[in-house]
Amino acid sequence: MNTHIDQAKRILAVNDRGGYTVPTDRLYPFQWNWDSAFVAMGFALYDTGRAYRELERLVEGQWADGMIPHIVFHAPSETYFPGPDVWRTKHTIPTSGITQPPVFAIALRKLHEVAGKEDETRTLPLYEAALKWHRWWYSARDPEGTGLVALLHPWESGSDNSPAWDIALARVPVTTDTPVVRKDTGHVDAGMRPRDEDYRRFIHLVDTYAACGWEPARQWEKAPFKVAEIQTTAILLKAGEDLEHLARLFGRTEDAIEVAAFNNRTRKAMMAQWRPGLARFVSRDLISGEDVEAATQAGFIPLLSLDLDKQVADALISEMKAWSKDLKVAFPTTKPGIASWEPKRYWRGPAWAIINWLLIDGLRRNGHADVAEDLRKSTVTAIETEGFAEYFDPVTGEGCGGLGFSWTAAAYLWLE
Ligand code: 9WN
Repeated sequence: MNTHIDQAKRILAVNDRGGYTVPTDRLYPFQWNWDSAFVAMGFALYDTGRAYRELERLVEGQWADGMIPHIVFHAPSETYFPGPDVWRTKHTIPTSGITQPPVFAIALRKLHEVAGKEDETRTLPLYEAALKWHRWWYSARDPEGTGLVALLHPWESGSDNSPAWDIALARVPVTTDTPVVRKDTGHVDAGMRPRDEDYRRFIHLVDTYAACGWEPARQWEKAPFKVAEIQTTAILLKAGEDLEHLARLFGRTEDAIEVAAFNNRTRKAMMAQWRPGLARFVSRDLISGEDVEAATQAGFIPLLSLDLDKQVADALISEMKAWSKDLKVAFPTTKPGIASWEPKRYWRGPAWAIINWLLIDGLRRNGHADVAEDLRKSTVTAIETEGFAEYFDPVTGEGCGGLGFSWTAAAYLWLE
């Protein structure tokens, strides 16, 4: 018996708050969107009923326009900032006003495939929710029909303080109407977290969108931060493939045609973001019109949803190998050694089990099972050595951030 498997399951049980799982106690005391999708895939391996419950509880936060918010505040807590009073949204169960990467439909398809007959009826309402959210992404975040979806807040990427935002975020004022009262640095070392200046800009954006009444068209017009983002778009395309699959399974032909059209448009648009000189895909800053050239993990995530030509895949993978060389734990979220690289500071260098999970799936899809296997082993070893930390310092291997972390536990169950 692998005791790490027991530990992973215990973490998911301890972080259960009644059908939904908090990412970790105190630091993140609510339900987070993409965390829950990863967690549902973990549960799917041994308790499909609980996995469905996780997704059902997330959907309780879905807005009438289709958005599934990045946080659902099911129960009050004083240990996190910003809480519902800062977001000022109007949903009955309090939620944040922004979203997060749409891993949901990817989880739903996996869950449906393992659930067996007795649970199958639970897939359909969740499929409807996923489809509504998918439509929201294309109408609210790609109103011009480019095929790439835009983020209006770094928190929407799930990679909050990534160097990818340095140029775009620098344009956002540091002034806020809401006082910034950070709680995160009371739970973990400030050197592992975003800087105060980042937080002031994060909250400036929240104030700006709250003043727009959280109305997508007004936000689009007023947004001082607008990035057509490659990692989120790659995840959306994989989710779109899985939705199309479920639509066909349920005989929803019109839905399948609609989603296939989204997918085709996005596939073409993503290919146009390949930069041979960088050996990576890039996001586009919609305010300056320029490529986001910062060297981060996002540029490799298209492996997940594109079937790349051999030449492109080979170039991408040799770049990935160059980044991982000499590291104790792959895969770094920023290219080692460049000026913005900080191996302990959150999304500016550390390795994250859930990012590795996406990359591993993408490497396998593109016929590089050997590279996927190295990354899988690196991830599993890091967790077995250091525990279920939020993320890992890729140089020393040290577990960092919050401990007893739900998505690290789910990733372990999936990857071990
Ligand atoms: C803001 C919960 C979330 C993850 C994100 C991660 C971090 C929140 C924060 O924690 O973000 O959403 O307050 O730092 O960056 O990816 O979903 O684990």
